[in-house]
Amino acid sequence: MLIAITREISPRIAECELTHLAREPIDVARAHVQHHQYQELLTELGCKLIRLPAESELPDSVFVEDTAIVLDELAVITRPGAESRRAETASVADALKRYRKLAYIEPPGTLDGGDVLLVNKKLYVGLSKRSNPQGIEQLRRVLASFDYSVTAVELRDCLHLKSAVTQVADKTLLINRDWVDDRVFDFFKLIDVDSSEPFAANALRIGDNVIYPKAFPKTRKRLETQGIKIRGVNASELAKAEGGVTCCSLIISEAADPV
Ligand code: CIR
Repeated sequence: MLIAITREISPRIAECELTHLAREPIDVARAHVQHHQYQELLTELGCKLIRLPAESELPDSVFVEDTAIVLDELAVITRPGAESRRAETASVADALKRYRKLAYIEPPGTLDGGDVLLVNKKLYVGLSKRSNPQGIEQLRRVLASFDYSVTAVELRDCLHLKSAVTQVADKTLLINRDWVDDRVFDFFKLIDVDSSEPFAANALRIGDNVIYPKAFPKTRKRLETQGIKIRGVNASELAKAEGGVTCCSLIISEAADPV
């Protein structure tokens, strides 16, 4: 059984952090409808939803992915690279402590969950404006007694590693090679985003399905041609806040022995 932790959208979403996009008006009512549909789809795909109440004062707090890395053995509570987002972690830690032992990234380390791509027992971590070498080193140390590899990955021109590459099938990644070096991902079959859809690499795999924005029809076609089962969502409003489909949930497997 999978658990999906989500959080309601802050009424201050218009004040979100922006790095690569110009600020555009967000239709908040529409954002709520789209976020609701996203959560319904998670439920339909078999996830048990834990919906955290809005953190009204924290504009980016809907993007719960950035606040924790959840593995079967433990959860690592991050220290987000954007100062305005640091306070988001407390309530997520509170929700996660029922399910996992917790470890924490400490100053001067910074780490955003959006930079961490977990494939089997390999963690690829983007060296971004948000995640620094100290944060990645701390993650490596915390996981030293478990059987994970941690590989730092250089990025360019994008916010997080998962803006540039995500997993869409067992051995297949969806990638924008303009933003990340493909050589790190030698072991995988790679599907390229369509060059007219640079933001199209962020997909959320739940079992055999992939939750995917309707904004990227050309890349979607490529995925479907490869036999990947797509469930489309309209995610236009939170995309204006630089959020994609992975960012709005923390997907964790329900441990046999909750703590
Ligand atoms: C930020 O800049 O932090 C937010 N406006 C967007 C965060 C998106 N999160 C993600 O990609 N994991």
